[in-house]
Amino acid sequence: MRRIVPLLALLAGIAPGATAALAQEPAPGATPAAPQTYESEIKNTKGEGIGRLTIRDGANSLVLRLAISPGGLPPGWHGIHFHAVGDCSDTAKFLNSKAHVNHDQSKHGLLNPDGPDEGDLPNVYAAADGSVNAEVSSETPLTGEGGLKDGDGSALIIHAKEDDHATQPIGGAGDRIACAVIK
Ligand SMILES: [Cu+2]
Ligand SMILES: [Zn+2]
Repeated sequence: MRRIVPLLALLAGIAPGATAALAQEPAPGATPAAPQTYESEIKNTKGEGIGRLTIRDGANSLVLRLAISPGGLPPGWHGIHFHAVGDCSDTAKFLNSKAHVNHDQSKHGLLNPDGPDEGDLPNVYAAADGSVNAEVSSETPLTGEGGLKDGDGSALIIHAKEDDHATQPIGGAGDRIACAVIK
């Protein structure tokens, strides 16, 4: 769970020293701490670069952006997930990336009452020319406990079909057709 309750702020709110604590809040309009960033090339099943994955990880949420060039993917919806190992070297099937990131035996699926696992993400849509420009968020962190950049890294996998967000183990998303290492 990443939603860390700002306990000190809560205590300060009911404590006599509240004014002093509040004085240390950033001024309105102040810029918060910069997010951690990470960039990686997305490769297809021929090992060719088709675009870039950019991750920004803030205090409470991670935001990833996909920028895939025209011709990069078959048009239509595609499931995307964080897989457990940062290895995209077996380009034919990308099986080295293993299963979804899942540290607590959750079921797969953003719409599954027993889910989601930590690898689950919304689908993205490739335009008629095969390009994608999408941004989605996740509570899975980039670093630290349960982070994507753990010992063996992680991979962003793009599947041939859309994820129904409920069926085990991957929502019927089919083959793995693109991969980006997160390490
Ligand atoms: Cu997957
Ligand atoms: Zn999953």
